[in-house]
Parts: sequence; structure tokens; C-alpha cells
Amino acid sequence: MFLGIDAGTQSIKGIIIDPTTGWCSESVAVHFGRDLPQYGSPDGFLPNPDSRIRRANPLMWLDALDLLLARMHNAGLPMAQVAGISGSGQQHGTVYLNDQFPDALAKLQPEKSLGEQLCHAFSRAEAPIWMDASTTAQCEQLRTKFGAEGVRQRTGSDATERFSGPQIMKFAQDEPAQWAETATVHLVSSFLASVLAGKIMPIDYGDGAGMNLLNLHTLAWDEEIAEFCAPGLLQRLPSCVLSTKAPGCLAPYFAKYGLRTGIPVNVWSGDNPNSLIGTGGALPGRAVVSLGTSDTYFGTIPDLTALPRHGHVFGNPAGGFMTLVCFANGSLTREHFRAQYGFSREEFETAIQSCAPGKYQLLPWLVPEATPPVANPQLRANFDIENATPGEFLRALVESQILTMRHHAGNRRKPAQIRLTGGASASPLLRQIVADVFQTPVFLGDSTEAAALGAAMRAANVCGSGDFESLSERFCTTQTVVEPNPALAAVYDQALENFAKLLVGCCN
Ligand code: XUL
Repeated sequence: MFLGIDAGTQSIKGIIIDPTTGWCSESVAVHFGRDLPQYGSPDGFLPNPDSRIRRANPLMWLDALDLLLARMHNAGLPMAQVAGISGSGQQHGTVYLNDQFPDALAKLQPEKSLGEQLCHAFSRAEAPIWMDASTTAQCEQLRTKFGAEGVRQRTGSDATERFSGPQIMKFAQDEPAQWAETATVHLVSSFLASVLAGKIMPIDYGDGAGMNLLNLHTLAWDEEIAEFCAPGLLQRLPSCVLSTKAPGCLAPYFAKYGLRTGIPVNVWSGDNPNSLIGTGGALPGRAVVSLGTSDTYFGTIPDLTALPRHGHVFGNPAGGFMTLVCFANGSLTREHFRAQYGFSREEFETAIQSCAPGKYQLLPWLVPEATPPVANPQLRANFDIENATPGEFLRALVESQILTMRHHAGNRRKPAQIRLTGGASASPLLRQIVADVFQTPVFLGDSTEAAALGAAMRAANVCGSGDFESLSERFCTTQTVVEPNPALAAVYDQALENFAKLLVGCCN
């Protein structure tokens, strides 16, 4: 059996799978806000009056790991049968350790908690997480030095506020004395993997590519960019390896939770690369659409010849690369306009269904958009918004949200199937619109824990219990398949052209 741990923004979760029988446990969770109120982080980060600053206390993550494993053990899950562990971390966040960290890890005693024993090993008390956007100046410095296109060509992403390189740069600039005390910078993923293994663990290409520091062409840290970000950064980064390595063995400390000492610990990865595996989206020709707070589109890419203009390239844990494009105007924007018309969810769908598909398009930007980057949101439409019926407006909105996804998908090859996930995938109408706009069958996953499941599948794979294809067949099951309506293919091809015309002159 294999344990997958998902260390997310608001909670940490664990599941156990058995690849022989296809059994998958219920997920067990520790919610940072509810279960660890002493950290004053109701949403998983420390409240800050400056909304660009988003940091978390890494001791909270250590307490949460102890609590999660205790809960799984107490729930009677088959901990003793676990033969390998992997994990998933919220991407981009950085943890700063001093030179005591390796020794403290090697000496972990089961009588004390992780937090009690590791609290002296941090050179920075707070870890900036992916929601932090305070590094605009550092991103600009990177672009000035290497060119926006240069950073993108080398690292797979434009210099991006939440990414680790600009974050480390800001810390080294603002707190040089603490930077001097820093011996190792970890990602959330490699930090927790190190704790499990009782030694410093590498970063995988999946999560490493979300740092603006990994050169995707050499698969090594980009020495020039690293040195420009912070003096001595290269010596402070763990090595970067393929996601299919298990360079660690479980530390004796964790025997108190019924786990066997010495079982393989796979290098962890980011939540998106893990979700690619856990939705079954890693197989060639598939893409994943996640309709959540923000909407995301991700999938494998065959090579690095066609980098998406506004998206990111991460390592695909199953080999090669994946792209991820993030659209900030997702569910919150849908919900805003539904509320504006005073519609229930049912009325919202009925209104949309009463109108013809593909007729009108608009730029669906209510809040600043990530893809394409738009700081001052606007609603530009190719119809008269004032005189449109609610159904016409709402249909234009949801169709345009999917059209922008298709437009920015980067890899223009049509995926053979789309794996749909996220809260709004519960809507049959949205499922059908995704299928029709992409003219691709949409598969709705049965599991709601894609990242933890992906991590457990990666542990199984690295321990020789199945290739990703057979593990996907076993665990990424789907009861619901939505076929596209071929009669709408030409309608949405035309709509896509209309949408592209609206974009001209609206963004850089
Ligand atoms: C991706 C991103 C988020 C985090 C947290 O670039 O910032 O999806 O990984 O989930």
C-alpha cells in the first residue's frame, strides 16, 4: 500500500491506496485554521494588512504533519502495510533553514514533536506562500537583466511574483543578515519530504520549475539567474531530480504512527503536477480543466518548442513537461454575475440554456487577470451589454471563460480528452460547454482528492507497483463522460476567432 500526503494552502490531507485491489482509503485531513487555531491562520496564512504579503508559519505545517499521521493511525488505517510514501505541496512557497537543520533531522526523537525539535533550524520564521505578490520590483529586476523573453525561455515562465526566485531575492535584499544565516532554501514539498526522510531531500523537476530558477533545457539550476537573485543561492538549493526518484527512507521517528522505518520516500512534487497524475491527465493527449476559485488548464506537452505565452511550464512527474495556465476570473466572476441578476444556480443555468450558443463574446475580466496579464480589468464585448438579456450576457460570459482557455492553451493540438475537476465541474451545463467549445469529450473524475491520489500513485510507481498508465486506469476512474455536440464545432471555431479579435489591443 502507498501513502500520499497533500500539503495544501488550507489543510494537509492523506490517503492510502492499494494498487493490487484498487482500494483507496477515505482521505483524512487536518485543517490549519480549525485544527491548529494557535497559529492564527484561519485560511492557512498569517493575516497581513498588506494583501500582497502572504506568509505562513512553517511550524504549523510540522504540527499538522504530526497530527495528520496520528489521526490516520488512530482511524485504524493500515499504516504498517504502507510500502512507500510521496507527497504534494502547494507550489512556489519557500522555507529558509539554518545549518542546524541536517543535524536536527538526523536526531529526531519520537518522544517529542517535530516542531519542538526543529524550531531552532529556521533562519526565517515565516515562509512566503504562492499567494504572495510582494515581489513586483524583483520581477522587474530579473526582466531588466535577462529580458522577459530570456527568463521565459530559460525557466518556462516570465518572472512571476509568487515564484520562488523573486521571493528569495526579496528576502536576501531586505534581510541580508538572515540570508547570511540561511544554509538551505526548500520548497514546501522538499521541506516536508526532508522531514519524513530525516535528511535533506532534493526538489523534483515538477515543483522546481515553479521557481524561475530551473533551466528547463539543461534541467539544472540556472547559475546566472540564481546568482543574480541572491549571492550564494546556488549553494543553498537542494539538488533537482526527476520526479521518479526515491532518494529517502522513512526516519525512525515516524514508527510511532505505525509506519515502518526505512520504507522508500519518493521526492515530493507540487500540487499541480500531482493533480495531473491524480486526475489521469498525465497520459498523452489529455488535458485537465479545473474550474475553481480561479480556472486552470493544464496538460502534458511533447517538448519545449511551443511555450505558452502567458502560462508556466512545470515538470510532468510521469516524464517530460506540463503546461499550466491560470485564469484569475473563474468561479468568483461567475458567482458575482449570477448574484447580480439575483439568480439561483438553477435559474443561472436555465437563463443560459434559453440562448443560442456561440453568438456573443466578451472579455470575462471582473478582477485583475493573470492570463493574459491585465492589471485594470474591463468588460469589453462584441454586443451591447446594456440591452442584452441576462441569458445572453451569462452565456457570453461562461463561453468566453472557456474560449479564453482554448485560446491560451498554448499546445494547440486538440486534446483527445479533457479531465474535468474543481468545484464548478458539478454543473452539467458547464461540463457540456467545456466539451462543446473544445470539441473534446469531457471526463469527470470520481475522486475529489486529485493531489493526494496523485502522490500515492507516484509512491506506487516509484516502488514498482505499476506504470502510470495502469495506475491511472485503476484509480482515475470516471462515471461521467460528456460528449461534444459536433454540430457546434464550426460555431465555436468562429466564436474563438471573434474572441481573439476582442483581445487585440486589450493586453500586452
Ligand atoms: C500554481 C499556483 C497554485 C499553487 C497552490 O502556479 O500558484 O496552484 O500551486 O495550489
